[in-house]
Amino acid sequence: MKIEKITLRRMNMTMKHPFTTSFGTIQQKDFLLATVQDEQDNEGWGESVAFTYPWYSEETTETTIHMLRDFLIPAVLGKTIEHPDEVSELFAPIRKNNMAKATIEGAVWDLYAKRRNISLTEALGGKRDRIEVGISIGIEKNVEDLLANVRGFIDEGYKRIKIKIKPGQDVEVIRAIRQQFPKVPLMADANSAYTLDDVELLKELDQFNLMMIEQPLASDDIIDHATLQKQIQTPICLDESIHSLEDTRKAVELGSCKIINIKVGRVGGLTEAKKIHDYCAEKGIDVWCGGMLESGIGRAQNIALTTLHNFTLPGDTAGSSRYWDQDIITPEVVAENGYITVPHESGISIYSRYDGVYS
Ligand code: OSB
Ligand code: MG
Repeated sequence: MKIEKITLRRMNMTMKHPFTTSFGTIQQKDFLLATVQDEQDNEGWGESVAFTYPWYSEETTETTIHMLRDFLIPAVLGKTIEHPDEVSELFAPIRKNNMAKATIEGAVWDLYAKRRNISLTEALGGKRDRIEVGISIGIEKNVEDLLANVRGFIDEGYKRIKIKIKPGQDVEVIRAIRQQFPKVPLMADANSAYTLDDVELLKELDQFNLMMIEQPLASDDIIDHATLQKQIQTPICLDESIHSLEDTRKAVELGSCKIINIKVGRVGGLTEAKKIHDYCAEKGIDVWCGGMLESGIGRAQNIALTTLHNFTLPGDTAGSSRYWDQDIITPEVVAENGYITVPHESGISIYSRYDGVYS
């Protein structure tokens, strides 16, 4: 297929509720959509998961525009490729900027599947007709609000509850949840808020039978996480530290984690995500699909990825209505009783309602 035309659209969507992590609060989603067209006018869609501020990682909406316009689009425009795996090869001379890369790469995967009239799920080799989903709950001002939130999501049937923690809002918050919900599959995400000075505190979490603790230490660390994992029972899951298959291999070899959260944007696209999945399957490391508060385009991509067999734990891909009054896709993503039904129409299997143009 020949990459004839690429269009970027800059979106601005307001989330229903602010989402607070240890690094800050997000309510305004300012992000890019990319469409990639071939010589037969087929069109693939991709979404950038970079945020406005460089809190989660160094990429921002503005840096993704710069990278796409000045380097990444020129690297693929006019090229003829046989398979989306070739996109990461074309991007290989450009260092990092994985979220920017994944925006185009995801659109090319969608285009590839649409040309062949197969679903993205089938193109990736996924086999599931439905996926299990969990919910990620932000930090709340008080424990009562959080408990009410947790109860609501348990009642909706979500398969596991993830809460965000930070120093001062950790052990007691989890204790309160455990007291009310002794059996619920529960995990905590620290988004890098702790250091090895906090080992004693992190050891206290062992009593709560958490499925895992996500990214407790620095966003660029795999050494201290290995030290920590030796001292705590709770499995460590890495998020921010993992940008590639190579990072994954090093973390697994060091014993820095027992679980990996795979985010397509963070690792530079679906091809790399699949490689990480395959490597983890071989090594007996469970993986699950993380979320970046995506609109329906990114969400549809996450659903397709999650159909791969080693996505053994519920991910963060909740239904559209968790985030948006109105999502930009038709039909919206619906989570029912903790499951999302996998669509099998061609490509990401959704239609975009959005027709604004970025200039
Ligand atoms: O660490 O997984 C994270 C949201 C924004 C940035 C980082 C993270 C998150 C989430 C929410 O946990 C996942 C989602 O619901 O999309
Ligand atoms: Mg995380």
